[in-house]
Amino acid sequence: GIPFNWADPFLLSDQLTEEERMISDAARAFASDRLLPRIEDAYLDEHTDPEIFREMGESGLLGVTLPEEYGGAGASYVSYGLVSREVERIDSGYRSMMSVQSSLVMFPIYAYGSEAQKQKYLPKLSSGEYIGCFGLTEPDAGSDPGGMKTRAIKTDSGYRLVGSKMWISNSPIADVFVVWAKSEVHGGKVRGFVLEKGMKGLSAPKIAGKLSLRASVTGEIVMNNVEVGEEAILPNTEGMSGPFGCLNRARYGISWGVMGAAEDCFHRARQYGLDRKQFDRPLAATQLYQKKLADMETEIALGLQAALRVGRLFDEGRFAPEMVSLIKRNNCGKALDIARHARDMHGGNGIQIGYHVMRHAQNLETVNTYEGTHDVHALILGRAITDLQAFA
Ligand code: TGC
Ligand code: FAD
Repeated sequence: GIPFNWADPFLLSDQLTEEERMISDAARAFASDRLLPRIEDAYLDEHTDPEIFREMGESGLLGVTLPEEYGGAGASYVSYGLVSREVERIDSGYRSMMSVQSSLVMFPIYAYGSEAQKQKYLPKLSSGEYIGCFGLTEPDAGSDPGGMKTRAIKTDSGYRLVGSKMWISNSPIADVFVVWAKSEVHGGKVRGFVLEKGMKGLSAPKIAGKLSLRASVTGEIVMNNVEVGEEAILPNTEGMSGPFGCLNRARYGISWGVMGAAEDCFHRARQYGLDRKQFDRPLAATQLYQKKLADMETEIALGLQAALRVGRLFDEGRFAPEMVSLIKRNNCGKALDIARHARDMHGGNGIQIGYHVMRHAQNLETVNTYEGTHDVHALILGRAITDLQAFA
């Protein structure tokens, strides 16, 4: 046998390529040098620093799976997952900023856009000069985005967009808006449009007062007769498979990301238990404390291994969306549970910003809800298992 490494129980790092290890190390260094020093104030002040996009861009963390000609790194989906894990080790909000930009804005422009759209937007999104957002959810269409009301009405020179989107990450600071609307001339099917800040009739008010994901700004997108030309429509997608194609990638990244947040909670709870004494011995010398640490380590090891497996299948072009539902649902639920336990294991200190665990727990409430709630992913799996859909 070999000595057991509690911090990497299944030797995950052995299963990565040299390039993947380098990308992961670079992301970890970036996260601890640039993100960790900012997070406490950002969270308390509910402040999102747009400069973070530029810094992520400089460090090559935006759109890593895209080809180099468009500013990507031509890297694997496993690499993208590793970046998510490292960024979310600091904060789920920072990972949100990165994953919306990469999977929900750059990916659809790359996969469904015209050559002109790719040239115009991708290099600047990859450098972080442009900030992007993705508008699918509406006030009355969350888990059921197919029920959206936003409309694209044909005009002589293009389209007129009418409607509003709700809970949109990055929207108040965005330059580029990928929005989804039902288009009457396309039989009412959903089409994607790329809008730009400053267009007449377009606004993106901030949603204030969030108790979760406070370092990542969230807003509405209000489209009050926004007129766009033909060049704004994404030509190569029609129907809900367009937005879902983006969600598959973002959800996959989240399944790695939340394990990063869970690892941070696990490591902090372990250290706290070793340092803190009650009843004349370290908390970590009690059976209950050790059982909690063992449960955390187990779920993290299994969750990371599952995310790695799905990442490899992604890279081989052999993934099914249900695989992503399985790991998004399980890893988010497990990470939330781990963060709540870590909060408890820190006692009173656990509610303090400086101990980090309650911030993770609060963030993971959102992550368990967005990109398909825990229960919606159960229903996606239930449908695949039984061939009976139970949504409606
Ligand atoms: P359904 O009848 O199942 O499918 C309609 C069409 O879509 C296709 N499709 C998919 N294609 C690719 N990948 C997938 N995962 C797909 N799922 C469905 C399907 O083949 C069909 O295509 P076609 O051509 O035959 O029309 O659709 P439904 O309306 O019954 O869907 C039900 C359900 C629950 C699965 C779906 O609506 C759902 O996933 N709801 C959850 C909504 C959600 O995830 N919203 C996320 C908003 S974005 C966000 O939260 C960003 S947070 C970002 C951050 O900060 O990190
Ligand atoms: P609802 O759909 O109203 O769900 C409420 C509850 O009902 C949940 O528990 C759900 O599981 C349950 N439920 C719903 N349907 C069923 C059913 N058929 N059977 C059983 N239970 C059901 N969206 C974007 O488009 N872009 C973004 O960038 C984005 N960023 C976000 C950032 C934040 C901070 C948050 C909070 C959300 C964000 N979202 C974004 C929206 C997110 O995707 C939705 O909140 C999510 O899909 C759930 O929709 P809802 O909030 O309308 O909840």
